[in-house]
Amino acid sequence: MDTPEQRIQIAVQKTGRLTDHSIDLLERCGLIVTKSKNQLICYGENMPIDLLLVRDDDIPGLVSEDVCDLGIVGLNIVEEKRLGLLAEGSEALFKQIYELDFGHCRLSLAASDGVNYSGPESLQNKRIATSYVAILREYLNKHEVDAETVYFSGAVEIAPKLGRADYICDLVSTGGTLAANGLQEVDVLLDSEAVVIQTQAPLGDAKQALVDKILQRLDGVLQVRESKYIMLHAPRSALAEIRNLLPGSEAPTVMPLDGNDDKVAVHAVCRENVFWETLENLQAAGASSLLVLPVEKMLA
Ligand code: PRT
Ligand code: ZN
Repeated sequence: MDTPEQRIQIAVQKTGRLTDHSIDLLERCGLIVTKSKNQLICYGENMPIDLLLVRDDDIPGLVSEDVCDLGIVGLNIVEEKRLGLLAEGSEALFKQIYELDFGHCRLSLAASDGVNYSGPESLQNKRIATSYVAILREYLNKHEVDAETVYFSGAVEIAPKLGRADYICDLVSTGGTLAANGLQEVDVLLDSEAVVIQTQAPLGDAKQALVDKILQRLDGVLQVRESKYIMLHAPRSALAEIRNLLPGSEAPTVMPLDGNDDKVAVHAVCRENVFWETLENLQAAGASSLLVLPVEKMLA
């Protein structure tokens, strides 16, 4: 086995909303790891890459302190850490390098139903409960509003009911939790999703080459997620219209059909989902023998 210095350590959430997606994504990049969520480290069996399973809040720090080379974590946690360090006069030693298109949520301000919110000035002299003190502070400073932040480590949404705060600033995804607690979303501070962060410490050529390879594979995996391979027959005369109907496709391959000069076969990778309506429109334009296939892997 390679020495720890030659292996890449990726910090991943141990148990939570990002865990399965993060590990699944790395597996789809070709990584095979020893599976045991109860241990701290999952060792890569076929690549010199190990996963460190930790609490999401610890991931930016582990990457910043160069304990891990990469981390997969919500942008909300990354921004909170970065702004928290800035407020203390230091700097985060990680860079955000990739958006992963899962773990989508937003950090929002919410107030009890019926509260009249007319912009950040409505927060003047109010109390706001949050776990995201640094992001909230920056927002208040930006809008030159004076408000009291009340720190809650969890269950922020009950703060107004307890009389501890006038507003809350918390993550929202469907909005169900806010609604269940009689709260309404009034402003969005940050749109978040899972991202990859990398330490700013130099990795050395071999490690950097491996990181680049993983990122290229991630790119391929993310691109194929919505992509479909579409095959159809089309009258030559309808080719221009049919090309226009193919969603998000680059130049399709057009091939003659044996013994039929009027029709051609068209094959295209569509980088968006292909819906029934699209197929029906293609058919109405003269296409026939339509076939839509999932794309397994893609390398640009
Ligand atoms: O133990 P550990 O510290 O690792 O986990 P955790 O409990 O802090 O985090 P976890 O697993 O709950 O969330 C991990 C990450 O998922 C977050 O940092 C976000 O980047 C992302 N994410 C996406 C969310 C949500 N959606 C989300 N809805 N994180 C939390 N929520 C919570 C929110 O705090 C609120 O309580 O879900 C509730 C709201 O959801 P809706 O759907 O009712 O609006
Ligand atoms: Zn956490």
